[in-house]
Amino acid sequence: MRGISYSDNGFGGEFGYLMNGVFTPSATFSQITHYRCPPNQSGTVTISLTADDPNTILADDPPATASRQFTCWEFLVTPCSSSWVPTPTVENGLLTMPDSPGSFTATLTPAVDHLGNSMADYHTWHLDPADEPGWCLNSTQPMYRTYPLPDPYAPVTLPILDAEFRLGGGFYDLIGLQRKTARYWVESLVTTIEVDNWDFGTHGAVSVEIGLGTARLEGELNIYVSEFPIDADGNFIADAAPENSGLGAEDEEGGPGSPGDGLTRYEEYRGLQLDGVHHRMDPNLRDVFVYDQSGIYAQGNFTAAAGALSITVHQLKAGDINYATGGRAAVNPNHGTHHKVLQHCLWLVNGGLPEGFWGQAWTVGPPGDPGRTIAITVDVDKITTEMGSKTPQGASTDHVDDATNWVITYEQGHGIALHHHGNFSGATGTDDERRYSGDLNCYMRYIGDKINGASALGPAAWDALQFPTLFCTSPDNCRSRAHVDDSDPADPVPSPPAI
Ligand SMILES: [Ca+2]
Ligand SMILES: [Ca+2]
Ligand SMILES: [Ca+2]
Ligand SMILES: [Zn+2]
Ligand SMILES: [Zn+2]
Repeated sequence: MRGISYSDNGFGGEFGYLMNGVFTPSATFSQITHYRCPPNQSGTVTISLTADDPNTILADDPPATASRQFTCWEFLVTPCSSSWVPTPTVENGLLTMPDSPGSFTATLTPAVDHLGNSMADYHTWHLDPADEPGWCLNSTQPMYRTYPLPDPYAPVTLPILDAEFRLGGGFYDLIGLQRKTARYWVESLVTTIEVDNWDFGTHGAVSVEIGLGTARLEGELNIYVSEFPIDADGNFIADAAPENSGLGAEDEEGGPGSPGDGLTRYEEYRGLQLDGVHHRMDPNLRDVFVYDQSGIYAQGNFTAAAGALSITVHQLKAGDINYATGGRAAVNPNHGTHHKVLQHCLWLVNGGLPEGFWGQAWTVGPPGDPGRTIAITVDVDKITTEMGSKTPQGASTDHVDDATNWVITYEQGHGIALHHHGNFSGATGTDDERRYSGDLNCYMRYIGDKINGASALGPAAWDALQFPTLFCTSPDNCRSRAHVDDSDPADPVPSPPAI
């Protein structure tokens, strides 16, 4: 007498065995040790075993069947909306309201087991939020909130988590000051929890468990968390965001000169605040940031000249800069996941300079090259005075604005690592001979010779004087050396001189 077949009487499950802990279906009776309930179906299932005495020659009885009942249960948690991209509310550089990946719902079925007992149980939710500092790359807001506690305890002030269970959201309590566990205090079949999001680069997950086990993500067989946002490619960037493609650590914008702007794809997606308003950057274009302390940026032409090199220039305001970051104006001090380098802005100031200097880029880097510029001083008063004194009697224009434009744009050219003309390896001649070489229209060519020459020739030559308009492509080819990424390990960024 031996068993010959199993049946679940049409319930839809499978018989099989475990191979290294993984269920493997089998139709061979001798291999069967386990039964797997059908996915997304719960209820009372009747399993029948049929036995026979097939080798008996005499008194061969017909096969006999015995049955037992048990409960096939399902515990499922809902997914985050696939269109959700983390976007809390920011007003004047302050995070004022969370947004939400929506509610997550856990459902246990059936309502009663095969013995007629209720299946309701205590649901315990777990939160696994990201841990990015601040709410974007450069927010300067202290990230604390005051949380109420039940009587008789006083409220507590704690760091805001990137994502939190919403307080007062139902029949649950948050457990511990970590606030990452929420326990329902009524036995339930269905519970729902709301998550508040406080970061533009949030990535996290919720899970929920009962005595029987952990809820399975709806529609998935082996996933027991519900992630937010949806991030199937695992780069921590919401798949629904336009910045999502490639790796989170990528910094490969391209364009003339060296690729990359020092901000990774994930950092560009998480974004920063410009004049107190949140912006995500373009991972496909190099981004450069200027802090225009004295309000002279608009007198230059850097946006257009750098734009021709596929570089986008953004303006930072004082409230966007965390001066505590090494005393320097970093644009991504709140870095965490997928960070490459502390990237700095160009800090533009109108101020006095020694005799002979109209502008100065405080540069560091390899000998002979501008390297990394941090602070730029332009002496607008001196330009005004000296251009005025060079203007010949009878000329109809003083060219003060043109010269100011030239100096401001030229010094910011140094800020993206553009050389003086002729300042490359193997060059011959004196410094002056080389600096006064090349394209007359290029901001990086010295133009004292043009100014002094036109001044000496008189009003007609002065009025006809042409000032630079671009960063050249030949013969010096300035733009081919553009470099805005602070990460070259041979060229670290030291503290700038006082300005
Ligand atoms: Ca993604
Ligand atoms: Ca980048
Ligand atoms: Ca970029
Ligand atoms: Zn220079
Ligand atoms: Zn040039």
